[in-house]
Amino acid sequence: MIELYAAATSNGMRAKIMLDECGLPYQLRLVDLAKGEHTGPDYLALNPMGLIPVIIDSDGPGGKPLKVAQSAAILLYLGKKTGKYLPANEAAFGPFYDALMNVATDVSMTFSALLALVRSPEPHEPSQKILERRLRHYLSVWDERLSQQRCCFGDEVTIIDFALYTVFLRCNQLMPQLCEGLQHLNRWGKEIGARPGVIKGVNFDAR
Ligand SMILES: N[C@@H](CCC(=O)N[C@@H](CS)C(=O)NCC(=O)O)C(=O)O
Repeated sequence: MIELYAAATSNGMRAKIMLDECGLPYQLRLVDLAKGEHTGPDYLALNPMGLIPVIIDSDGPGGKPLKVAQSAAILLYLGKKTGKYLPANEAAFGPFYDALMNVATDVSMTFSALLALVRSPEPHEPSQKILERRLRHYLSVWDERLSQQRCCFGDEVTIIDFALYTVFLRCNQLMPQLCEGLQHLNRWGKEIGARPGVIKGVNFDAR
């Protein structure tokens, strides 16, 4: 059994989508970020960084329990565990990691920083504009890629689709102007968002 510590944020959704897509049994342990549960001693003992998501797999490698934090690491770990949503061809891993890390670091981090600024009681417009331009540029590059291929890494769904989808979803909900006019990204977003595993994965209410 896998325990998932998460909240309904872009990074939390990534881990939950992967568990639901893979059909793995898991127990969701909701972490209330608004109440600061992630900063309490119990949670910090689990992840000293005070960040969600975290999984604990009681049946890790060699049958031993294993803890994994970092949403992209969780995607890779569960991909290896199940043999799902990773490229079949080992030679593809260089460009695959390149694209995954772009989403997990550049796209995600820019989105998170921008969201923090937008929600800040002391907004700083010039910084906000820089991050908006940067995020729009990254999304435009993905739009161009998605004009050539069905999914983020060729025509098959991979963990990169789950990683990018949660940022796309939250961005579309909170700052829709940044996704406007990116027709291929929006076409792809509709397709990924219609998958039963993804619909279940982004839902933190039905338990
Ligand atoms: N690089 C980490 C980022 C995790 C992260 O930023 N999680 C956010 C929610 S999306 C969080 O725990 N925020 C709590 C806080 O910053 O206080 C990952 O991909 O898992």
